[in-house]
Amino acid sequence: MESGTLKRYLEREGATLVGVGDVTQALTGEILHLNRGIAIAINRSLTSDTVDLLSDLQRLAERWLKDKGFRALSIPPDSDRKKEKLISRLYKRFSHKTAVTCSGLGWVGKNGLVINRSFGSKLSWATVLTNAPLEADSPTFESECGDCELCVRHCPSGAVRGYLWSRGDPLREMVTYEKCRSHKSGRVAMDHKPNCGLCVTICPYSRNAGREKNERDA
Ligand code: B12
Repeated sequence: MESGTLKRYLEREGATLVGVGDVTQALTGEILHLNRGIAIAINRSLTSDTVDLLSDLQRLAERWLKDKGFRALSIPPDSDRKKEKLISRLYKRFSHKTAVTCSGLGWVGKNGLVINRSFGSKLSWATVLTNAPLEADSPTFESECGDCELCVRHCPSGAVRGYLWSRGDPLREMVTYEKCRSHKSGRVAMDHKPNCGLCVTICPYSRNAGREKNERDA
């Protein structure tokens, strides 16, 4: 089943990038049948407005799929902000980073975040899992961080470990979460949440954000 129509629909509704990945290898238990992951990105930091827009896009994708008789399950963009909801527990079952690498829209960078070639780590992500047999994009197998260590050297809490990711790796803590979390909590909040984001801005791919895509579209 071709996936271009759904991608174009979500892009018209405000998504910056949409990819479809075969996520079979990353599924366990009762979600095994939902083997396509739709990775949806918007080029904004993760404020509550961004979460709302991502959630709207997920709802549109779900409706599109369900109208065609398929199942769909949205993994919330940011479980912290949806704490009180049962669905917030789902993020532990499926990482957005997995949907992104499976759909070829980026790799897991040394900064522990997804890096997209055109936007770096400046995108916020959400995933919709489905059993629709959508045509899948080619996955990303390797990191393109190379020798760059800027995020490792500049992380103010020393949390970034600097692993070079590749698809066959076991799940691992790329960033020492407690160090990152405690540093963030001492900083000025953005949108009522502790914030830092140096690992986003220092990345050379983030600094060129959008340029490659804009040049291609021109
Ligand atoms: C918990 C959490 C945190 C914690 C822990 C940090 C972390 N890196 O995960 C804290 C509070 C510290 C944090 C901080 C930040 N976070 Co945060 N966070 C999350 C959250 C809610 C869950 C992540 C998680 O624990 N996943 C479970 C673990 C096991 O998996 P994982 O590490 O995410 O990914 C692994 C798999 O994907 C696997 N993998 C990759 N490809 C494949 C393919 C296959 C086949 C398989 C089997 C596996 C596999 O490799 C990864 C590494 O092992 C996600 C939202 C989400 N639902 O994903 C946002 C998220 C990761 N955070 C995000 C952001 C923006 C931030 C901050 C920049 C916020 C800020 N301004 O300070 C910082 C950056 C810190 C950093 N460098 O990581 C964004 C990242 C966007 C991006 N471009 O990658 C996310 C995706 C939210 C979103 N909706 O966009 N965060």
